[in-house]
Amino acid sequence: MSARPGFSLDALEARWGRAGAVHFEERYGGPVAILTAHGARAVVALQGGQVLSYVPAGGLEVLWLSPQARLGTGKAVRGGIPICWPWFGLPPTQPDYPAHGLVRARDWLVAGSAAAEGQSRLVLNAEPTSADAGGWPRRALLQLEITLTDTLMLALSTENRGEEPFLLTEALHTYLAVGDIAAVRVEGLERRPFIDQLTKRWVGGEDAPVTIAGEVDRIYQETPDAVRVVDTTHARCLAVAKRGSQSTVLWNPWIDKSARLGDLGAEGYRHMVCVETANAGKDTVTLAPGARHRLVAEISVGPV
Ligand code: TA6
Repeated sequence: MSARPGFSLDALEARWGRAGAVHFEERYGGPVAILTAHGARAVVALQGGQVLSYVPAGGLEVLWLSPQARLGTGKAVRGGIPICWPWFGLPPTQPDYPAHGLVRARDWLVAGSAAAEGQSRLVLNAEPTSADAGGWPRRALLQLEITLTDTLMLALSTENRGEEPFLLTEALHTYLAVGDIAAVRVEGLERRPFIDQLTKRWVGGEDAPVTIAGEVDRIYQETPDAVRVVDTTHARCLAVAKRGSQSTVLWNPWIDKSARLGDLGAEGYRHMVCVETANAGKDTVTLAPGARHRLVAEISVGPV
């Protein structure tokens, strides 16, 4: 069985499959890994190293995914957890570079898998070469560890394999699924300064939890701690804990931007909010030759 030229599902299953924990199949037109652990399940596309789905044991879907999600189109899939690397947004000095970096639409390679009691893990590698890096003149190894237990944890490690230091911005661009955006509040960003991407202005911070009644696109700085999305409709709290991240991006496109983007579905904006574990804005990471940086997000579901 081959999911796409260059990928053989049989070969992936033989090399990396783990009974009852890690399995490979074709979904959305491309190869994906299915992780299971004590009734929880996650789906990971090899394209982009992108988690597309996370359902905790006995729970509801945690990640929002475009109804038009399709792999192998050369474009990033909207939804799940896209990997923005080695820049977030557009690099200020190279506006013609692809938005959100080099690895969202490229194929990642399986570098490891493991299964233990109540845990399954997949390790993916991406190593942009100058040929596909659109002129990005650096050498780096990017590794993503995805661990499913009663939470979902992503650890994105960057190793500078070149001779020069380089500046890194990055994000685990998590699209959380919510029952109704009108009945959501976001806690953990109170009194934190943010860049309002809609006005390009700094805002000193707000005392109250964030509620969303229009387009929101903010890069919060000085936010090393967990952020919680209270999804009242589903009587649950979606928590995004973090390590190695000083920024949190909060985004909902609302009606007009959704119409311009065209792949959120009729009322998709009502059922999603992005809480992105990042280093962006002022929070850049300078990586010396041989140095590594690790960005971790851990998603869990609890009662309100
Ligand atoms: O993370 C927020 C953001 O930068 C928004 O400005 C919006 O552009 C979003 O990312 C989606 O970007 P994409 O390139 O996936 O359409």
